[in-house]
Amino acid sequence: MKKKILHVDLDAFFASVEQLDNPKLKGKPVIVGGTSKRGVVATCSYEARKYGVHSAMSSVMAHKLCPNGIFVRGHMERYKEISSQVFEILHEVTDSIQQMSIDEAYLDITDLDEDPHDIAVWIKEEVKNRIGITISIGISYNKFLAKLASDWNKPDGIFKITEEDIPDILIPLPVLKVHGLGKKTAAKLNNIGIFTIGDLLQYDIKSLSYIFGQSRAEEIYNRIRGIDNRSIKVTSIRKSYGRETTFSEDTKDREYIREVLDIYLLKITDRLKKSNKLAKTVTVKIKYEDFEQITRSHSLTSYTSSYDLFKEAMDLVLDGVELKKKVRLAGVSLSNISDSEHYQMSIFD
Ligand code: TTP
Ligand code: MG
Repeated sequence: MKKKILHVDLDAFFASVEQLDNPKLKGKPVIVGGTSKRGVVATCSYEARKYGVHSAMSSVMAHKLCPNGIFVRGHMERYKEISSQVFEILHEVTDSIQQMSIDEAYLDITDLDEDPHDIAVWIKEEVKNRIGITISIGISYNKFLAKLASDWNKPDGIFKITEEDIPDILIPLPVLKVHGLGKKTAAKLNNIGIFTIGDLLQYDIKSLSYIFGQSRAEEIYNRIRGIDNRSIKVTSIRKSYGRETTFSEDTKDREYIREVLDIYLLKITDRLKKSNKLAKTVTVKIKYEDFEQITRSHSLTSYTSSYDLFKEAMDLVLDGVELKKKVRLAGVSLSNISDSEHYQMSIFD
């Protein structure tokens, strides 16, 4: 069966966070890094990219190309914080996540029933609404094509590559787009008149092995035909299972909030069971209309994945939440996670 893979990548990540934290920078050519004369650009906003500025460019060059660019120093701790918020959202979709960098990951959603496009739209909306930045998502049946797709409509893009799109979509692409081919190799290929994947497709594995060496030739031969069998190696471990939502209208209606959280609890206990995990603590998160945020937790005496037990605990927690102000966001999460098998073993111990 064909896999369903998403590749997600935040747009102009460091620059977007700077614009989020300082609204005066919105819509402006923001250049992160390169604040000293000998510095290098970490990234820049899409407004600055119009001038030709890009990552790893010297700040002198960036200043020449974009004299009205606003240079800002980076805030690594803040980027890490936002990154982990994004990964929390991704974990609401699946635990099959391979994190590739601070702002990029593959998700294997083969086992999910929902349509991949709907899942991608959901992720984009949640990242936008909860955090306030944009993410681009590629949908396909392997890693190479999903990554290609996420780059297709950047920023704020969504693009799907299906089997029928191959080879038409690949033929005109420059060789640099082949995952695994670096700039040096691309330049070498250009020197011998190979510019596009279409040009490369003319060669058999033997000829490719003269160019790339035997070990890589087969991989590249397959990849330019849209074949890539690399699986997702799970790297991102989740510490909690949760779900939250911003209501379309702020509300004080406790029973309405309870109903929404009830549906979420059912979903997350279901996910807990499917991943063979148990949890101990249930937490309700409430954000009021004035953005004040509270969390209230209750821990059970033992690990479980039982919806009924958590429902009882969640109802108690929710009863204790004050509703003097309207609520704009509510969420529920389960934490203190343990592997079922591990827990069974320790009981027998
Ligand atoms: P990228 O995802 O490569 O770039 P980006 O998110 O800024 O832009 P895009 O919309 O094209 O995805 O890298 C993520 C972050 O990593 C980026 O915001 C800054 C940092 N970074 C560097 O510090 N130096 C670099 O050379 C690159 C490529 C990235
Ligand atoms: Mg990015």
